[in-house]
Amino acid sequence: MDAGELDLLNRYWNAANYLTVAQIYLQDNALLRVPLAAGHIKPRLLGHWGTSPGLSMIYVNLNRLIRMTGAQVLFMTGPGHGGPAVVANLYLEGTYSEIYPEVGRDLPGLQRLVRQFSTPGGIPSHVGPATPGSIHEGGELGYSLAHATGAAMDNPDLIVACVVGDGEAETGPLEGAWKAPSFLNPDRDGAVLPILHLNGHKISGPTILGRRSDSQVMALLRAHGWEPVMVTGDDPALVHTSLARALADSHTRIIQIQERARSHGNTGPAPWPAIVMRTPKGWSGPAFVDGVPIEGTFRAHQVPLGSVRENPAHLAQLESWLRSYKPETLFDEDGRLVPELAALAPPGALAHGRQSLGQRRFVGPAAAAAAGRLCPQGGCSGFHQTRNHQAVG
Ligand SMILES: Cc1ncc(C[n+]2csc(CCOP(=O)(O)OP(=O)(O)O)c2C)c(N)n1
Ligand SMILES: [Mg+2]
Repeated sequence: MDAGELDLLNRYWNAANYLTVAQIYLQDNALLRVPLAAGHIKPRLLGHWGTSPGLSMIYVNLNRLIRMTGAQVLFMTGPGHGGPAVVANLYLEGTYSEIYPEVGRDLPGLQRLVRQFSTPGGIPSHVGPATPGSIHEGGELGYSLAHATGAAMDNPDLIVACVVGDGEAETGPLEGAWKAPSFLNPDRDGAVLPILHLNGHKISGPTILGRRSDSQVMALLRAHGWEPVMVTGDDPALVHTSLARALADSHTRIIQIQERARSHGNTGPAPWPAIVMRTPKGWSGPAFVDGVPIEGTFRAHQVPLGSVRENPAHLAQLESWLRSYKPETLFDEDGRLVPELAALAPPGALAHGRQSLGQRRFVGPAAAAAAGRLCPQGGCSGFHQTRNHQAVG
């Protein structure tokens, strides 16, 4: 990635972060066209900042992978409480406005986008059924990797990029779902690319994997059949660069595994790539509030500045936080994302918000028979049995 592309990618990330913070806090003055005042702040603040910058870092780099390779990628968000980040990215890529035309790509639309979030009559704070491209409810942690695996089965061209929170990784269902490589058949299933997000914290304390060394975390994943790479840092430029490389390498590896299995038959569970991303919770947000550390701690989890309406110092801190993303360089006079950033969204049907299972090609028994992939064992005519025999038996 050259310096120019890196700068664009980082500005796009800034736009996603800006819209995330704006959704959590603002009911008016969405692009800070006038100085921020208490009346612009929502009366009740509810949303999750901490996970959001990491989700957006992954999202924008997946956009790049999709643009470069034409890969079909479904984005699965384990930390679905990061709803404002996912909605921000859907809005930036244009798919949100296609599905919700009243939230248009202009100043009134952007104003509505921020106002509706976590507001009565608006949208929930978590990823849910109404979130374009999402097939995974964000309320109960633990099921993302199992859902990602299910989504990949019988979808040979699909890559499900699944962000797993390090707190989520402490749940029983997620702990079990690491066994997915034993069940994914590279011949006929798509791929799951787990991205374990070690931001070090859950709601109110540190996480177990966040306190483990890189080699311990990698050993855990390797034992389950993944081949992980680490992406670590708090310098956005360095993380963009190493995440982009990790995603490109993972994609190459997935294609290699699939091509080998599809030309030579299934040779057993493959060491699928996985990414472990160690970045700060609440990255790019306030480092301290009232002298207390926020960025990189569990205190960044939800709303880092809690009394903005009542406390002028918090209001000023929120304004400088929002302005740190330089919204005037990201959106034009009419409130539209500037063209050089809009060009970074994946084209056509490949954008995340247009991915849904309804568009997928399922391989049912008829298609499997036509492709010569029916189970060689007697008495087995369905594709579920076929997979069981191939992958497990
Ligand atoms: C099964 C379950 N238990 C508890 C919660 C409450 N909860 C919401 S967010 C969160 C912390 C999640 O931490 P992590 O997975 O590390 O995500 P992060 O916000 O750090 O990215 C918890 C415990 C939940 N949503 N689901
Ligand atoms: Mg965490």
